[in-house]
Amino acid sequence: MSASPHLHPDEIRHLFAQAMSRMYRDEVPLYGDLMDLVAEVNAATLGADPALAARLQRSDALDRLDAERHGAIRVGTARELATLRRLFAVMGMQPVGYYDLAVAGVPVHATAFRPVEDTSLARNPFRVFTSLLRLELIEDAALRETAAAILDAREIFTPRALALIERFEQAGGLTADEAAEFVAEALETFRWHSEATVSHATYQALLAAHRLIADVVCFRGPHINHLTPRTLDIDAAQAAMQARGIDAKAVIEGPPRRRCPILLRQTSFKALQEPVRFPAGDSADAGTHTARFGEIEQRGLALTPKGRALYDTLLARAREADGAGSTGDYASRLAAAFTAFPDNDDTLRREGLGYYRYALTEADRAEPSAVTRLGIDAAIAAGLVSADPVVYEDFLPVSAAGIFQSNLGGDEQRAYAAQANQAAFEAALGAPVQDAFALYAQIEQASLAAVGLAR
Ligand code: OOG
Ligand code: NI
Repeated sequence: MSASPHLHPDEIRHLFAQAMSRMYRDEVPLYGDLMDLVAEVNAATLGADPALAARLQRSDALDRLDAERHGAIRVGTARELATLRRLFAVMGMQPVGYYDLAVAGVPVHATAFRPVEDTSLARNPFRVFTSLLRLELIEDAALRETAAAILDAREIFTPRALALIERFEQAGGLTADEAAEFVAEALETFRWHSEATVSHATYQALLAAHRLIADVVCFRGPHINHLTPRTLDIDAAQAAMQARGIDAKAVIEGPPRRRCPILLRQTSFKALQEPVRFPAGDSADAGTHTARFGEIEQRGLALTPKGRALYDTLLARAREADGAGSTGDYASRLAAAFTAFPDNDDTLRREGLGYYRYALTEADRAEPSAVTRLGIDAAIAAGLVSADPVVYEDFLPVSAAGIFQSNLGGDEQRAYAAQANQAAFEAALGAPVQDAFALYAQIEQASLAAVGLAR
């Protein structure tokens, strides 16, 4: 059998994630500070908690930690979204999940492009939260048509990037040389462009409709708006941000601090005001735009549908007490609500609230058939099998809305009556999104089978 002439998509993704990180560090120097800070916090956390280090090692999560990032972009048309799907496929990234943000006053719906296989996640779990503007939510018909015409006329991909996507699809892969070129060309789509493509007046009109609409429509491409490293202790990282005078968001989104972290906790520093230029001869030829920010996150246990339902109920309880949302003494309300969520791995696992990854321990060598005979709970109790949390690889709609809101540079609160419309999103994408729960269940099932058990 001859070796494949192609570079594995996991390697292309790894190269791309590194190139993106370098570019963003140049564009937004504060991101570099954030990376240093997170690296320090992670080293301290691992040093103080050898059990955590061992667990991350067992689930292949330690090596990926330093390289781990997610980014976010926003696009305007079905064609842009569908082409992004093909571009991300070159890097082994597939659309997972549907997020409706209109209910939270942000006129977009979204998916996350990410690797789905266990080995690919271990290599580099780079993911991109990708939103599609819902133009139909612009009320003013004339403005809606203006926005649609501007979007239809732009091309966010370089001709060479498009050619290399086609090459990948036809040849079933890219060679190392083609991959290097692809990474450089793809990067062009996500670069910041400080020249607006529209007049100052059009920019202002779109800004007034919703700040996000101006961000999506008025520039040459969907600039990456943040890149997020993963911290092992977000409270320590948040405190370190504040100690360095970084303008961090007040509230950490997601669940409260717990002994067993679940899902995802996130905080960000506020978006920068950046200079932009409008076409020459315009009444105003310079201004500022707020879009790009920094974010950090801590990832924990992936919850089952049962666990997720409990999470959603408790979060709503904390937010809706007195109709206060995340204002007032939110941290206390959140902590109080979540006392109802079990906080030890054994209970979480036995009650089917989260997904776990099973593996044989050293002790199993003594008596290999014992696991099947004992059953999973007894085998764990006897120290023959380890059960480690499966890490949540996705996003949370309420948190995402909070991140959007705090970074739009205004304090507008709008509500759209629009319904979630996954079918319309998938039609624009040109493919169905995958179900995240099914992916986690597969990981758990495969690990059970590997220790000689099936549920
Ligand atoms: C995306 C915000 C969502 C997250 O981590 O939940 C997000 C955006 O502002 O475009 O990145
Ligand atoms: Ni984010």
